[in-house]
Amino acid sequence: MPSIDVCYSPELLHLYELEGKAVVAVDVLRATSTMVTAFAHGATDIIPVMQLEECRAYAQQGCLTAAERNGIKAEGFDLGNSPFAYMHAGIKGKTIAITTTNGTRAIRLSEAAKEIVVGSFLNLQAVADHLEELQLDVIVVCAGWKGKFNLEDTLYAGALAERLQAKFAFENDATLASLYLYHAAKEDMVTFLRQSSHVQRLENLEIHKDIEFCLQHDVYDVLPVWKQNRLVDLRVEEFKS
Ligand code: 3SL
Repeated sequence: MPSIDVCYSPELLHLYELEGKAVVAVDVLRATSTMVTAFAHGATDIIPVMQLEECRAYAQQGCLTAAERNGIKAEGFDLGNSPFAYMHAGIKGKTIAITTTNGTRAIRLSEAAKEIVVGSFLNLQAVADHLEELQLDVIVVCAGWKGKFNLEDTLYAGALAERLQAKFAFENDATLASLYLYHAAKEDMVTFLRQSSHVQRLENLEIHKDIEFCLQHDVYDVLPVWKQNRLVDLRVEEFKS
């Protein structure tokens, strides 16, 4: 039976062996939820990068560019990090280069894995089904905030563990703790997360509706996976072939 483990921060990745495993990279608020939404609205691929300048340079290749730092859209880019900014026809058929404070970093630091899947509550079941098919050991890499633990990505890890618990072994207490927290939170995650640091940060920026949107489960059947230095929606790729 394959296993599922949880890494609470990209800064802890040195403790984990990624080779031969599947990573689920998650930044529920908001980077990975936004990427899933972009694919659901027809983006063809997404290039997550770590640095603002690197991201800006992709404009010359005809890409849309997206950047967020500290919750705010960075100046001079086409898009920020709100999923609502990606819900329009102009996204269809586009390549989007994106850099965010934590989410894109979690993806890029997971490159040693055999497979990287982008997870969010919005595509929870699509990811769970894919992992069941893959039959690889799984590590959920929580983006956290600037290297520190956060509650919302941990709740996602718990939700995924709940969906997989009959078919995956729990490797350590991080998975169990995530599951217990999710059980405590799942009836009303908006209220559960109200005191959490990133929800407070977003509330201070008056970004209320993104929080509620990103906490919805199973809205999109979208499966972003890392292929040749970019993310593509595997559901669309499978349909093409
Ligand atoms: O840190 C990140 O990658 C972002 O998702 C943070 S924010 O939600 O845009 O503030």
